[in-house]
Amino acid sequence: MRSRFWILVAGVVVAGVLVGFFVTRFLNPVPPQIAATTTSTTLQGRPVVSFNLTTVAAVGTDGQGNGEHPQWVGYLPTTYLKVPAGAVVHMTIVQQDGQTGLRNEYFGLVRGTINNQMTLSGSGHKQSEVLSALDPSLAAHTFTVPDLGVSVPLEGVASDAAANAQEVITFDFVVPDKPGLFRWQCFVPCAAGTLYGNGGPMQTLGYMAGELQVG
Ligand SMILES: [Cu+2]
Repeated sequence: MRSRFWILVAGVVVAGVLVGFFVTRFLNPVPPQIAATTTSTTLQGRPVVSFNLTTVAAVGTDGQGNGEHPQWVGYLPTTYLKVPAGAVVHMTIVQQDGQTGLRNEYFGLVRGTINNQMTLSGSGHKQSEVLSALDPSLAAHTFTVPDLGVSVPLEGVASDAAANAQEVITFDFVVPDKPGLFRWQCFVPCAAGTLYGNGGPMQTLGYMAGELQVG
């Protein structure tokens, strides 16, 4: 009798563990995350790590969501980013999308990066420029982490630019010394065909919103 009781207990425990796995892993799948690339440089005594992201008008079938929304605007390869605590993030964003323009012109300012600056080069520039603001009407997207006070407007490709034209934006920002999870997003209402441009990819993690995991 006793052994049957313990077999029952063990069965209940195993079932509980399986249900737990189902709820946490199957119902809440962990999205593929990319880790920052480590570099051999330091800045302000902190290790420098880097990311290379590309913004595209349509993510295609190889992008986010396994081809669920190939026509949606988004950041590639993903918006789930992981950074070591206390690092300086050297970000390079290759911007291939057109100019939509900001509704809130405040986000035309470069904020929270080192020296509140970005470096802009690419098809629309003969030489690279260091800027603290962008004409709000030229923005295609922003890279904004509200809780870190970081926001950078990303210049869009001009409508009369040559095919395959792109702009390249680089900037550096410091992440906190303590581990944490920070939401980031674009503040240009860039989701064409949705209500006020703020639907679909603008409100879906993996496209125009993401998570910055520190630590
Ligand atoms: Cu956007």
